[in-house]
Amino acid sequence: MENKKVALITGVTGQDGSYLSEFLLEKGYDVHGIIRRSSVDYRERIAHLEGKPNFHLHYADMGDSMSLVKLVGKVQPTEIYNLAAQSHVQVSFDAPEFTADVDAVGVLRILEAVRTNHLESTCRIYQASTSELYGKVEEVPQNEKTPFHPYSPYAVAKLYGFWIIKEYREAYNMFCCSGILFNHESERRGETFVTRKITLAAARIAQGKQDCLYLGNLDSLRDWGYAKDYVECMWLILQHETPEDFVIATGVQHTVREFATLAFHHAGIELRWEGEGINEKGIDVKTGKVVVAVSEDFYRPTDVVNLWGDPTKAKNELGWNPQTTSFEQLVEIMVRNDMQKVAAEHVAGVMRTNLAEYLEKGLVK
Ligand code: NAP
Ligand code: F7E
Repeated sequence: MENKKVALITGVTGQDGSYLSEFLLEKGYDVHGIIRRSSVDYRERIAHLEGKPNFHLHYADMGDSMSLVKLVGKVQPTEIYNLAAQSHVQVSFDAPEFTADVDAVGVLRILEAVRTNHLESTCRIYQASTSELYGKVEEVPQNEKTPFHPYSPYAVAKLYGFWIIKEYREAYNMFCCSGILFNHESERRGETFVTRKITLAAARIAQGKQDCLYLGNLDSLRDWGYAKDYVECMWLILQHETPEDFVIATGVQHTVREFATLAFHHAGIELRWEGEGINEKGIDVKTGKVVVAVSEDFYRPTDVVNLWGDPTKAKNELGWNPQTTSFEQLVEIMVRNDMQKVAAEHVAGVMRTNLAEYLEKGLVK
């Protein structure tokens, strides 16, 4: 009989961690997740999984080597998915040292925890790498051979993670790989990433609960996929015969402006764009009101503006389909979810007025 597969997920409470947990539980894995102490105990994205017999949560922290060494020894994972990170690029300019500790040295701590417990030959490791490594891009579209040019403290930290994974693969013959994932979104996406910020604001504006959405660079180009489709790839990478790195993307690119136009359309508002740069406005065609404006608060000291992934290797070698969910379907899924969420907040009388107001005034990035 095949041995039981045991997965340890860091970042289990995040967008990807929650979808990956569902995916692995469905496959019959024992799933262990790392949580960190928080003053609020409710873990929204995984609340529906808590209490399931094969789903286990443990306190640890990516900044605390001993907690990771002890936990890896206790759980004896056959696969580790290292998803934990300070994952917001703009925040990495405000908290660069913390970002480096978690996103760079944290990867090393995981690798050393595996070695300390002598699991090098039995435990495979997936590292959540990122298209941000291409940064100030040297080639369009980007593939596994495109040179890296990180362009934020977040990307520089993730670059260390990428190289230390490669180093341990070569030095210690460990099965450790990076998935170079392009942006992937969902109805569980954090509320200050641009897509979710837009879909929530479109829903609030359509329901008369917000007047205007403030954004930064509307020309920025991204290759946006659906997170639910991408977690399958993380698993496929670890089931591959040999440890290799893969680009995961849809192969389709859109601007922030295009995302906003489509999101507002699904919320029942047609937008007309006027002006340029900081003066550009998105106007509700029906009412003539300005519903989208640009604020310098959301410009970054250095911004990555042209990400477009080439998923050919993942398609050919992993048999993964990059077009399972289209850009149009993704936007529709997110807006439909947020229209319901905003309506329900009203019914339950628990609308998060503070966050809405902060977003509107551009105080939360
Ligand atoms: P996310 O929603 O921001 O989740 C990040 C997770 O990391 C959360 O569970 C968070 O815990 C945890 N975490 C942060 N600091 C920690 C620490 N010190 N100790 C333990 N856990 C910690 O991110 P995501 O979108 O799911 O992304 C997952 C991974 O993929 C990240 O590494 C991200 O950098 C990378 N990535 C994401 C994308 C994308 O488009 N989503 C693309 C490429 C790469 P709390 O809930 O307690 O904060
Ligand atoms: O920005 C522009 C912004 O914050 C996308 C993380 O998951 O994906 C994510 O990082 C673009 C940027 O994602 C606003 O300047 C305009 O050019 O949604 P984002 P990101 O920075 O691409 C990568 C792959 C990761 O690895 C990260 O972990 O949109 N933009 N206006 C804005 N961005 C935000 N957040 N807010 C705005 O108002």
